[in-house]
Amino acid sequence: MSDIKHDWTKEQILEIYNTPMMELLYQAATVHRESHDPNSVQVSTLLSIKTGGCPEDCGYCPQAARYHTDIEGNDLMTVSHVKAQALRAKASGSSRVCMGAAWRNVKDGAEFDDVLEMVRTINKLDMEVCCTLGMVTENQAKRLAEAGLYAYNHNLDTSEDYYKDVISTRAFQDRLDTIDNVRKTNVTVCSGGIIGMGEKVEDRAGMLVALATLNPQPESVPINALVAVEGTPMEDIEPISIWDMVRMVATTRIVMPQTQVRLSAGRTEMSREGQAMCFFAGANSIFAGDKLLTTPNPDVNEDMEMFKTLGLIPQKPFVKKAQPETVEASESEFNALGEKPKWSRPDHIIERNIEAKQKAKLQ
Ligand code: SAM
Ligand code: DTB
Ligand code: SF4
Repeated sequence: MSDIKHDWTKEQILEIYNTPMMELLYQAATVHRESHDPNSVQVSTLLSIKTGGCPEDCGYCPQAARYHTDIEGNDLMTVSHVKAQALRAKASGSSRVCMGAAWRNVKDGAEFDDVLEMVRTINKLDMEVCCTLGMVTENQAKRLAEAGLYAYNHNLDTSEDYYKDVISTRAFQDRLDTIDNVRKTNVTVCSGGIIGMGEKVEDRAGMLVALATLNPQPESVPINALVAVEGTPMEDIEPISIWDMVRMVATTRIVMPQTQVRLSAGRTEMSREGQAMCFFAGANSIFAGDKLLTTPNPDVNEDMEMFKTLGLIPQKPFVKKAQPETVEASESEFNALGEKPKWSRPDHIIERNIEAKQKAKLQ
């Protein structure tokens, strides 16, 4: 990755973002072709292994316990249920399973041990395994790596500046520290964010600076469009235009040429033509399956029809990096340390988060 530029500035990224559309598309498509097969798109399936009841106050998230949303909460899934879902995902053409838990951070104990077993089980199905479990310590990241984890997802979500208007229960630095812990292992990093949360274009560029200046850059970057869920502090935010998505994808592609750029939440609002433009601009991954974590996603058959129309081919697993080995629990080098990590809790006031919480109390 030696020829990758790591010293991007906000001004440089803004200039790319604001390039006239036809020129931007051409530049992004050119960069895309230098490192990727433009007809190959990686397909991931999300699995919410523990849903709702989260203690955090993320202003976009339907799983935060403090807001009143319609989602159905669930305790941690069993390993056998996860295996059955992974087999279904594999049969429908998916190469990766991404398991999400509505946790602030990982805690050592029986539930984490179960998650490690889920990782082992899916890796043995020869699929790429990704987890998104909140903040992790170095020891926890090492245990995930040893179980055969391929990727860890931990989004920066927005710029450091705007982060303070979205979440008060942790700080941007905690996210960077977790990514750093994952980087101490062979697990690849998946980190991106959400657009359409009322941020400025400068914040989108700020988030891309934070991601593109990481060395190495994340192996994958999900770009989500906010799904405005009733009951969350962001319920009334108007959807972004497809042009914002195309610009964001193209800019991400140009500043992180070797990264897998994932078209993530928000695809139900996008036409096929809009998505085609995103693929042309350098998106080369999607989440498939009729559900994201708690909100709807396009039907798998519709996606496969779209692939056929566009001549796109689902990427096979482990083409970017070899399959990790799985070490059985009984052979493990690492023990649970029962750490009490000092993740921060700034607890500053975010008016819209407080209003949504108060509204929930009246329900
Ligand atoms: N609790 C863990 C954490 O926050 O890192 C993992 C699960 S969390 C739901 C994973 C990501 O989902 C968030 O970082 C955010 O980018 C995305 N997300 C959550 N709610 C969303 C929404 N309403 N619209 C778009 N993306 C959303
Ligand atoms: C990511 O960036 N997007 C996915 C995945 N990583 C975990 C999650 C999207 C969630 C959208 C809201 C929901 O379905 O709850
Ligand atoms: Fe919890 Fe993650 Fe949702 Fe934030 S984004 S409320 S940490 S599940």
